[in-house]
Order: sequence, then C-alpha cells, then structure tokens
Amino acid sequence: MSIKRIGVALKEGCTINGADLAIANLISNGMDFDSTYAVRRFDMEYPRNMLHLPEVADLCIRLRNGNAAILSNGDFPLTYGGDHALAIGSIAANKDRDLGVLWIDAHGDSNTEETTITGRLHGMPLAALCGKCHKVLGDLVSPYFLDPTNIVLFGVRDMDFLEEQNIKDWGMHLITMDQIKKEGLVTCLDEALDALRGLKQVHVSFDLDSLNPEVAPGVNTPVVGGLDYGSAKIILKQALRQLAVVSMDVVEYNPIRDKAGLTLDIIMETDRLIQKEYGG
Ligand SMILES: [Mn+2]
Repeated sequence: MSIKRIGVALKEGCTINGADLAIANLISNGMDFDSTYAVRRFDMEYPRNMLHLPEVADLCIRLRNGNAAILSNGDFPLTYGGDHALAIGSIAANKDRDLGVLWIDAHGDSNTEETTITGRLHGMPLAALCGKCHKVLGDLVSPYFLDPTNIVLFGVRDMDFLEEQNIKDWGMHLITMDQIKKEGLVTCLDEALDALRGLKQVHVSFDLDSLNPEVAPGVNTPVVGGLDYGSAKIILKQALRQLAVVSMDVVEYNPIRDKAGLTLDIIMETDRLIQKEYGG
C-alpha cells in the first residue's frame, strides 16, 4: 500500500488562467507524480450555465478510471490540481456507497445547473457527486452517488443563497468559518470527525482556498477570513489519524497568483504531512 500522486492540469472548471499550470509548477519544484492528466479539447457546444462541460466530463471520466484502479490495488490516490471540478472524478473512483467526504473549502461547491450564477463547474462538484447536477456529470458518477448526509463541509464562508438552500435541503453537515470562530476549532473538528467516524472509507478534499488568502494567496477564488495553516494541519492530521481515509485531493493551486512561494510551501509541507501520517 502506497501513496500515488496524481496531477490534474485543469482550469476549465474555474476558467481562470494559472489553475492549469499547477502541476507543471509542482513538478518544476521537485514533486514527482505517478501520472498526470491534461484536458482534451472538444469542438462541441455546451450550455451557458455549464462552462466547458465536455472537457471537464471527459477529464473526470479518465481520472475516475485511473484512480479506481489505484484504489483496487489497495493504494492511496493523492490528487493535486487544478480546479475543484476534478473531485467529481477522484471521488467517483470510489465504489463504496457509504463513502464519507470531508470537504475543506471556503465555498459550498454545491450549485446545480439551476442555481449556479457563474456557470463554473468547480462550484458544482458536490451536487454532481450527489446526482443532483447535470445528467452528463451524473452519468459519470452513477451508480455510486454520495449520500449527502455522509458529507461534511468545513471552513465555509462564501455560499450563494440558493446553494446554501441546497446544502441544507440535502442534509449535508455544514461547519462554517463563523462557527469555527465562535465555538473553536477543537469543538468544530470533533463535530466533523464524529459525523464521519463510523464510515468504512473517507475521502478528504482539501481546497487551498479554505486557508486565509494572506497565508495561501496562490488560489483561484480567494475569500478573506479563512483558516490559518496551523489549524489546517490539525484538521488534516486528525482526519488521517481518526478516520478511514482512503484518498485525498489538494486543489485550486494557482502558481501565477502565488506570492513569495507561500502557497507552494504549504503544498509541499502538506504532502510531507500526508506521507508521514499515512506511513506511520
Ligand atoms: Mn472548492
């Protein structure tokens, strides 16, 4: 059993230049990948509220198949990106119908094609994974949809009004940044881990925009008032120690927005933390 690093050079889900350069940047800074994925272009129309749907769906199908093979070998896929739409593929790779998900993020990522304001698919992966978004995305997850009550959103501080309704209506666990500031990290983290502790397999999706932009400026859609990196390390460490984590993502790195390598340093330290906790 070993960690397999997967690199996904994707910007089509956020339509922001630089998201696609994340993997090349990590490679040039010494990170090794077991495999990498690039977007294939299709000369196809897509709905205005589902930007670059053919490219994102094609990439997620290939990533799903690749990561499913890693999981069936008993190995641990650690997927770097690239925008968060890639998690539709990295999570659909898991065929456990009771898969738990810890989604650490500034945003809700739970828009549907009806509620999205921007049309960007990186705001829709959780809806897609629950089978509540566009059919093309649903088809690539089917029949292994997530149960929304097995999803914990952590560190959220920017939701669209209708998106927040989705999260509440579907029964996801929502732990906002306001709540973390009020009740403290330890209390909130316990609540998150309790919701996932009984599950046989858990995926952790770490969006770097969960961090305060002063700490990690190299992200696609920064939101003020996030986690400090010390808190993020506690969250990841305790998740890896207390939950049956079988796969992870570290996403939304944008090297052209980084300042003084701050976000790069965080990614490299996070990679070491995951290796240490997974190995020992
Ligand atoms: Mn996200």
